[in-house]
Amino acid sequence: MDPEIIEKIVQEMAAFTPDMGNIEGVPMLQNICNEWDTIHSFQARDGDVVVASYPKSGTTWMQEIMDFILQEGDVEKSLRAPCFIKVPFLEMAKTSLELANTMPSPRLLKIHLPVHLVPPSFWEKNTKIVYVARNPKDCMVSYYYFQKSDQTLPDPGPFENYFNVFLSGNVSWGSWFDHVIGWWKAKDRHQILYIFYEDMIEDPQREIRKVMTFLEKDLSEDVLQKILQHTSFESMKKNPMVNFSVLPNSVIDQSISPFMRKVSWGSWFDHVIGWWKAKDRHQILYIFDEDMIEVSYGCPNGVFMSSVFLIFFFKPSIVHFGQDPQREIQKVMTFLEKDLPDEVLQKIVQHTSFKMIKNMQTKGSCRVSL
Ligand code: PPS
Repeated sequence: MDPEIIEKIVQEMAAFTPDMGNIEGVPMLQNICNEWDTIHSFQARDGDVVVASYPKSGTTWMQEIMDFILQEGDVEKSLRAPCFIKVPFLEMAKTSLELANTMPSPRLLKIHLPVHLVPPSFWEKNTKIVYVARNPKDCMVSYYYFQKSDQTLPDPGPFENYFNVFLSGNVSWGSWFDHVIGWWKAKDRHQILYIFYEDMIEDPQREIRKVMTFLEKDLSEDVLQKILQHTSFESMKKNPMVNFSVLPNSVIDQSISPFMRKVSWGSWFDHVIGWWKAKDRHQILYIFDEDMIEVSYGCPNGVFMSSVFLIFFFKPSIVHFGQDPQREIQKVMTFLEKDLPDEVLQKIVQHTSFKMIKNMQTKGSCRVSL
């Protein structure tokens, strides 16, 4: 692989600023917005294959699996270039687009775009797309650490704020909820294989077989075993072609957080527990956000629903069960040493109800006077 191309991509990414813009209301890095017309008019070709996902959902894992399948398990070929060169990330950099345009077919391409922003030529060519979805809590924690280490993304700030930023969808590529549901609905109209990260952890062999069938590749059991071995967390973490260690600290500073942190689903739980333990040593008031349950409700798969049930499961053992905003607001008032009259408390309850805030957002106003 031409080292000049790597250098060109690195330089382009290092020049990214964390400024945000939006595309049709979806928050997006300003550098992506600047190139949007070119990205959106990208010309798909017959035989293209795409991996699509919300950020931090196991995209790199899936793209390695797909590349291995397309290379029929040839390890040497799979090591031909860093993953962002052999699988151009279409919306990320001008050089990626150029690379994709000059690559021989069949091409494997990566996007993080919500389904309604996909370049139309992919639908015209009936391109095969593998979409990977990961449960929102692990996605959020992974995204948080990535935003800390990826110098092209905005600084995520403290986690307790990031939680709400993520839930409101005010991160690059927008709302996790809109993303996974948008693609879920689209899968019945297009050639989309919808895969869950958690299923890949549970039984990678089964999920790789699904991808093989979708790509119409009938590979031997030996090849399947090779793919399994080379795309395991341990192998990929050590592989400089996929662990992003070829990128300098000015792009991804892995001393802050490694690209591949740990293999798990449910690592959000460690995070939550960490704060739970710290609360007795510091001035931390630990409150549970019920809104997450409301917005998660109705998600397409048991995996997402089970993450909701986990909250229920986790919650009753440590706090009183049952939604009681008044009680929680009172806790916050005591914590902040504010002894406000009942009338004010009622006003706060009323003006911070889900219904009220949702109405205010719809009307474009968020002002509450007490
Ligand atoms: S990106 O930057 O949006 O493209 O990131 P993405 O590749 O989608 O997601 C990164 C997370 O995927 C995990 N990952 C894996 N998990 C299990 N097995 C394998 N082989 C594997 N490869 C990557 C990676 O560790 C990131 O998750 P976290 O939770 O941050 O560790």
